This record gives sequence, C-alpha cells and structure tokens, in this order.
Amino acid sequence: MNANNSLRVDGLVERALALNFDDLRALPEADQVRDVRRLGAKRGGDAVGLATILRLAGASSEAQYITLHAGADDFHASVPLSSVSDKAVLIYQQDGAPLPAAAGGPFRFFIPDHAACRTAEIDECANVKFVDRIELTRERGFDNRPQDETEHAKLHEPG
Ligand SMILES: Nc1nc2c(c(=O)[nH]1)N[C@H]1C(S)=C(S)[C@@H](COP(=O)(O)O)O[C@H]1N2
Ligand SMILES: [Mo]
Repeated sequence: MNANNSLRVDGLVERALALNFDDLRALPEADQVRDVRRLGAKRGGDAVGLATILRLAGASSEAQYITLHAGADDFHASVPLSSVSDKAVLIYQQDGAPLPAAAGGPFRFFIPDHAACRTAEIDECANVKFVDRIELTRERGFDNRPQDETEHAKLHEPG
C-alpha cells in the first residue's frame, strides 16, 4: 500500500490517475454503487463502477487486459477487460469511512458474478483486496493467483 492510500490507474489510458477516498466519495451519485451486498458481496460497503474509473482515465480502446495490483501482500490478478468492464466495482467505503483493511481496504475490486475459486478466469480469487494500482494493457499482465489447491488453501489460512 502506498503512503497516501491512493489508487493509481495507468497503462493504456489517456490520463494516469491517482485516486483517493475523497475523490471517489465526491463522484456524482450516478457513479456510486451503494451497498455492494446487493451485488453479492459478503460485507457491506459502497463502491464506484469500474466503468466510471475507465471513463475518468480515458481508457484506450486498445486495452484488452486489466491487472489489479496489491503491493501490500504482493497479490496480482489479470483478467480480460471486456469481461469485467461493465460490471466490476471498486469498493472504497463502509459506514461513511474508508474501507478497512479487514474488508480488503482501502480499495477492493469486486466482480459481482464471479465463479468459484479456480474454476474460471473470472473467479472469486480475482476480487483483489488492498488494490493500489489498476493497469490496462494489450497483453495479459502479471497474475499470481494460486495455481493449485494447496497454494490456494494457504491464502485462506488465518495470519
Ligand atoms: N490482496 C489480496 N487479495 C485477495 C487475496 C489475497 O490473498 N490478497 N485472496 C483472493 C482470494 S483467493 C479470494 S477467494 C478472495 C477472498 O476474499 P475474502 O477474504 O473477502 O473472503 O480474495 C482474493 N483477493
Ligand atoms: Mo480464492
């Protein structure tokens, strides 16, 4: 996580962005997704649509992949942009305050109709917590989601 808790958006965009809690909170109601439990999230909170972020950054039509980077625990997932661009959201607040780390904050990527872990490209594992950078690329980006069940189970061990 970077020091000022901002989310960088870069790669194939017209404008690289550094968004913080206040920036997201100030977006118009039309860009807000209130109560992500309605989308199937386990915990409550508010989000902005990924489509909004792509619009703000001026995503290039050449971008084919979106990579969610979490520097905090070095976890990364890269998925085809077209499969998430109109439905994924970025959760950023809970009860009017920044999303706590316990819920994957300050920024958590969430795909509403994700598949079960490791059953598809767009699976629950791609709901990256502690996202500090969203990168758009032509080719698939870095992805270190667990490859097998042993590796996957380790991620779910407490501590
Ligand atoms: N930064 C980060 N994000 C992550 C993970 C992780 O280890 N680090 N685990 C992933 C996996 S494998 C799953 S199944 C979900 C679990 O989300 P939950 O902790 O909200 O249940 O988060 C995903 N996002
Ligand atoms: Mo997972």
